[in-house]
Amino acid sequence: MDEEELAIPIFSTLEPVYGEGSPLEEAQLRFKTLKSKFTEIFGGEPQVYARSPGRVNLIGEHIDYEGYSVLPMAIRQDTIIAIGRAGAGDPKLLRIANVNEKYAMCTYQADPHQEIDLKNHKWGHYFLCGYKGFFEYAKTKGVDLGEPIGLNIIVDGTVPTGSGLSSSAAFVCSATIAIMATFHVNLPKKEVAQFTCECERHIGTQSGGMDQAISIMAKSGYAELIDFNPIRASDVQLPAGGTFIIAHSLAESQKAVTAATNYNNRVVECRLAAIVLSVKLGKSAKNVVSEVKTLSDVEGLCLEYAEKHGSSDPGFAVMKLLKEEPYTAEDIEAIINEPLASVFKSSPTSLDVLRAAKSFKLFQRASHVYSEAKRVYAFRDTVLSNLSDEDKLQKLGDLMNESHNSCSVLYECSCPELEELVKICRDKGALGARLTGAGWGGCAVALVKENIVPQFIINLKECFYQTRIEKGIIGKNELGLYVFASKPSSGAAIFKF
Ligand code: NG1
Repeated sequence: MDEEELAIPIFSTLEPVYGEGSPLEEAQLRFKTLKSKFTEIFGGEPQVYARSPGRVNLIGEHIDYEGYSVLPMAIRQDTIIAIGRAGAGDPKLLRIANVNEKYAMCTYQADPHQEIDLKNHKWGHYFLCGYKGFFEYAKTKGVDLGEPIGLNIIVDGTVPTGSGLSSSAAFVCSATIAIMATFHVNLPKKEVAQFTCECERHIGTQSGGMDQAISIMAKSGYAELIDFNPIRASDVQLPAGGTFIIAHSLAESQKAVTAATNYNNRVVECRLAAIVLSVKLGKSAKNVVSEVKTLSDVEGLCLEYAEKHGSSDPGFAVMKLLKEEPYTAEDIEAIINEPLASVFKSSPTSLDVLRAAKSFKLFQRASHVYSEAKRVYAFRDTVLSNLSDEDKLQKLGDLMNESHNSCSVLYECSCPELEELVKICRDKGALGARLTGAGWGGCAVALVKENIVPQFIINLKECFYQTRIEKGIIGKNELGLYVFASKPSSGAAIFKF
């Protein structure tokens, strides 16, 4: 049976996930604290525990929501959750506490149909995403979960927030599987990967499915090539001799809060690029609006056009048919014969984008997406090639550099702090370095030869972090939280002790 057909694993000890030695000891301590805090706050013991990891995306940025494959790996940092049903006589509430006192307890009604108050962002909303999404999914499967019940929950997360390492997906996925386990439901990983993506959209971002897919389906020791429609994960064994270093730019990327101008804006721009390309390639404007959702939907037409002109690159059609200057809403409306507000009428978060945007860079965004999609396969093919490990690492580094430049110049999802950090990584010997995740802050990932890792981290400290330590942005003993080497870790799990 394929791995993704298997249900979420249920363990009775921590070893299968955390291994041995200091990672295990650290996990034992975290789970012990989780349990004792749960008892202190709610009385009684948790029924079940769940964990789901963060991830670092090695290549394939901002293309998952366009239907293209991406290549992330899970990291050791994760979100763990303890959960228990409230007593029969207790009010029907979801009470969500956090081990970190920075996050005050969030309380919601147990009604799974409640709206999430997006204008008033709270950390507990991510739990509610999992809760609503699970009830919706159960309904589509005809599973009767009975009357809503009160739940007590405590959370402990080690994925740095706003860092591009998917703390949000780690939280949504662990919340969802904790809730599933409380209702004695388990499902194949690929189904959970699919519907947790829909769960997270309740927070107002038009997410692709990369983060949830890797958090649910990761395997220790492997990066994964994730395909969509249908979701599938294929193991990618990275070449020996290289290490991925994750380094935080210390600029926080608040994806949910900035969605209208950043993340969702790019999703809308890609949709518009796909629609305009389709019309330019001869499709009737009337049909494209309902039929064309993503740039992958129009890739076939672009390729046909490219082939007629002696090219095999869908980007050729972008180059020839879209103009480099930004399009105004009026420009696009004249091409498609329809007001943009009507194209996006069923998506309130897209309408927010239209209200905030002055113009749309269709040429740049489409050029990024088609070229980045190719780089993902070039990365995978390099790993599978007969090159020496040394040559493979060099080539993977080059692809990472190209990816960053495309994100920075064409997709404009970098920021000054990330630019500075990526440059320092390259200057100090990285084979390649790039922003990872949505960008606009968060982390960079650098591919570094194993034998220079300690010196590389010292150099980053001196050249990037020292002045920030002096300014008090981070404490001098906190560096390990912001720069670390990462090996591919395992995916989501349920624990019943
Ligand atoms: P981050 O911001 O790293 O969690 C986001 C999206 C991904 C993907 C990347 C860009 C969510 C939950 N995640 O990742 O699906 O589109 O940006 O490649 O929205």
